Amino acid sequence: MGKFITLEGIEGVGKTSNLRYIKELLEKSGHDCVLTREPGGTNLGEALRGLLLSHADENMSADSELLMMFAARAEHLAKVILPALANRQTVLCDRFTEATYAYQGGGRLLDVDKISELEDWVQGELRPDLTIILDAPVEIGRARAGNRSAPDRIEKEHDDFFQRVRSAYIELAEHYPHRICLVDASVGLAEVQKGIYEKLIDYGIVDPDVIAGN
Ligand code: Z5A
Repeated sequence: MGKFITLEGIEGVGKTSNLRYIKELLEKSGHDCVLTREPGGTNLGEALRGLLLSHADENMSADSELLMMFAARAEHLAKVILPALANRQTVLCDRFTEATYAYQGGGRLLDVDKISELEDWVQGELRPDLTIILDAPVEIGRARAGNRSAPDRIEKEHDDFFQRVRSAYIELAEHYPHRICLVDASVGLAEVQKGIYEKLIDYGIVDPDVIAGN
C-alpha cells in the first residue's frame, strides 16, 4: 500500500499555497503522488461540493451536511484513494475526515460518536498515515482568506465557529500524535514550508538524503 497524507487547517491558513510544495518534496523523495481534495475528487464528489459550498440562502441541516461529506468521501475512497493506495501511489489529499471532526464536530457541535461511526463504516480501518494541520489564529486565517473571492456557505460562519474548529484540530493532534501533527502557519511561507519539511522527515515520509541527491 502507498502512503496516505492529508493537509488540514482553518480557512486561509495556507493549504493551497503549500500543497504543490509538499507534492514536489514527495516526488523528489521517490513517491508517485496523486493530488486530490475533499469534498470532491470525483464527479459525484465535486457535484456534492457545489451543493455544500453554494451560496444558497436556504439553511442546510448539520446532519445533512455531515452525511453529504461522508457520501462524497465514500465515492472518493472507492474511485480514487483506495485504487491509488493499492497501486502503491502516495495520496496527498487537501482535507479528509479530520476536517469533519473539526467542522461538523467542533464547528457545528455534532455528536463526535456519530462522526466516529460513519468513519468506521465508510473507511473501515483506513486512517491517514500523516495529517499535517496548518495552525494559525483565526484572525490571521480570515484576514488572509479575506483578500480573495466572496465567502462560500461555510466561510460565512462567525469567528466563534472557526475558534471551535481550530480547537478541535488542536485536540485531534493531542489525541493522535503518532499520525497527526501541527505546523505553525502564522509565520511567513518559507518558515511554514520548513516546518512541513521537518514533519515529513520526522514521520518517515521523506528521506532528506534522497531529496539532497546523496
Ligand atoms: N469541510 C467540512 O466542513 N467538512 C469536511 O469533512 C471537509 C471539508 C472535507 C472547503 O474546503 C470547505 O469544506 C471548508 C471546510 C469544509 N470550508 N471552510 N472554511 P477548502 O479547503 O476548499 O476551502 P478553505 O478551507 O476555505 O481553504 P482555502 O480557502 O482554499 O484556504 P487555504 O488553501 O488554506 O489558503 P490559501 O489559499 O493557500 O492562502 C490564503 C491566502 O493567504 C493567499 O492569498 C496566500 O497567498 C496567503 N498565504 C498563505 N500562506 C501564507 C503565509 N504563510 N504568510 C502570508 N500569506 C500567506
